[in-house]
Amino acid sequence: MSDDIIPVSPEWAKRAYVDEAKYKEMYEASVKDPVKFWGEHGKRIDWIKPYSPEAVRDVDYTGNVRIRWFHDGALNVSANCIDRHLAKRADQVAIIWEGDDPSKSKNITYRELHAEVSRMANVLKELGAKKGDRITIYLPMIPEAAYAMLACARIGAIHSVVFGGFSPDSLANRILDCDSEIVVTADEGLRGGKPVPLKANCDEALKKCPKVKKVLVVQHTAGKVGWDGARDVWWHDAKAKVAADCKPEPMGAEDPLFILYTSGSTGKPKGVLHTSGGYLVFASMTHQYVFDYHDGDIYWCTADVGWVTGHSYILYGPLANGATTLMFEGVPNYPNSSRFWDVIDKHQVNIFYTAPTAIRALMREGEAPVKKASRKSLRLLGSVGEPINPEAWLWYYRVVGDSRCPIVDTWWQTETGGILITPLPGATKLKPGSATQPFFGVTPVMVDADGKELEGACTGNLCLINSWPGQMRTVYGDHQRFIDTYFRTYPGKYFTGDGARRDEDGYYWITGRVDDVINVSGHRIGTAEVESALVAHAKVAEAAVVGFPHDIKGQGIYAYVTLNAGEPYSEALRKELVAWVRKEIGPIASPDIVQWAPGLPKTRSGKIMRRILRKIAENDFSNLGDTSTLADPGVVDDLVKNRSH
Ligand code: 6R9
Repeated sequence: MSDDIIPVSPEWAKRAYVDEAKYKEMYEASVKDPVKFWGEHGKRIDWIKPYSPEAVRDVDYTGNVRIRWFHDGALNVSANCIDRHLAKRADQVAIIWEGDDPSKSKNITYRELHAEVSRMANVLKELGAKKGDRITIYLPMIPEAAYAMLACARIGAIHSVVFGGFSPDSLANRILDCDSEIVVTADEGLRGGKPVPLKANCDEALKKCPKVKKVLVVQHTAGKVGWDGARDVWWHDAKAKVAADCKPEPMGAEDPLFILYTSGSTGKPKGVLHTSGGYLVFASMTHQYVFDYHDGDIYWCTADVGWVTGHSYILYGPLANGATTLMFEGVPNYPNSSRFWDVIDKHQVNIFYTAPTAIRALMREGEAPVKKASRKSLRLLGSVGEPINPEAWLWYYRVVGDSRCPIVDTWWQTETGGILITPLPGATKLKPGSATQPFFGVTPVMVDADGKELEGACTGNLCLINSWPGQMRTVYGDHQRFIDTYFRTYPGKYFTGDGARRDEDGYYWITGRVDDVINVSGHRIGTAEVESALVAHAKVAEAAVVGFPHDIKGQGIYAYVTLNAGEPYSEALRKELVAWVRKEIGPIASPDIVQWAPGLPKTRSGKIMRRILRKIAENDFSNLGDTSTLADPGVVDDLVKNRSH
């Protein structure tokens, strides 16, 4: 923990939308009368049909769980992100695209964005897409990813973006789960100078997805690809044949906008469903206030559109606000570790939003690569994805921000749609490592293991009581799973899955997941997913996976593997299993450590005692706790003796 407190500078208190007094006033209003508060702020976007005061909020966290916001209103999300800006800012840059190759970049104005999105929408319609259809997007970080998402929103189709780093199998499962008949992909992606074979992965995935009728393919690297003439369509051919204008479809506020798959503690990834009106109100409002976005600012979020951060804070929030948003295809250390700072100088970025894992990796390279760039344009820094340790926070603050840029450490989740706990730069004193205070309308509560609400300074599990407009509405196709996952543990409350500490000033310090989810470089991976990939290997009898502290990634993946009887343990097999998981799920899920486990610690009822496995993975053998309930306490000694390093 760090004792530093960084006060709000007088310039910030003056320039920001909200200072400390205003935060208090707005926060109190938002909690006292949420219907009034959101009824007013809902007007920040354009409605085709305005919502009535009675329809602002309709929420019940008990029973079948119902969450609706602005439900009798109608709007179109893409019109809010594009068309409504045309009168004032048609020639303003909407998207700055910076390629993996530093010599490649491109500016797209709002006028051009309108034409490209309209063309993509018309092409999707020609391919048979209709309102309510699910369309899977498997693209690299190129402008066409934004066009495809906005085109879906324009015609009322529901997009499901699958991160380009996922394997053919993971892609296939996500296509099947939501029944997509159209996939949008590219020939190849590029990361750190290396091609990523997206079309080939897609071809492989589609062997398992017979219902996919059309694949729209963006030519990006011009690499060689396989081709199915009946199914595959080049975007550059198709776009030449359609109009650059497409009328936005009026959508109900509660019509789905997108599905995004995320890992949970059990089973296969869940399709988190977000709807149109509330999501856009919340994404745009948080983007404006948290980043204190003003007209003319250049804003850069380094996430990938395959994650929720890319959805809300590269695309929807910024574009709804008429911002200039930078989209980066590359990685922080290519061609060298000055890349982020060079891009900041090149495009005169004012607001920079990245993840702790990137900060820690760059911190290892020392200050020189940072100091080579001027970074004078920077005004505000942001962090998201996992807890940021005070050491990394202070390095980010002092070295990257030259001690003049506030850091907003923003806590939120795929499920929450937008930022929930965060400083506001003109209002909140900063404590390195703390996500600080709730955003408007957000009421965190801390509970103990029995669900008892805790008062004042405490440590416990983080829950939320009042709904906010950006909250997920259901798990796609499985509402019961939505109820069971989020509203069962602590009835009447939304359980985040995170542990936290609240200090004497009411500041929140998120300590990480308390469930079986591992956060690797800010990416959520369910231990169950990795385990089921491992046991799918012919030689594996059983596997147990836990997280362990990792200097750069935050958490690493530690797998205990039991082989089939008689199967010899070998270094070659260990490597094969790592490659196997990589292939089954994707590179982000590769185990860092595989330990052979002739036996796993189990209770007599057969439950694997992960608590013990976590301790061993952490090299903490002093406190293994009560092992008396184990069926065979001897296995623990074996595991400790053979702990891999
Ligand atoms: C936006 C996003 C959500 C989980 C969340 C928590 C962790 C995210 C954090 C943070 C501490 C922060 N997390 N931001 N922990 N401080 N500022 O990352 O969504 O991929 O769904 O992950 O990430 O554990 O529960 P998602």
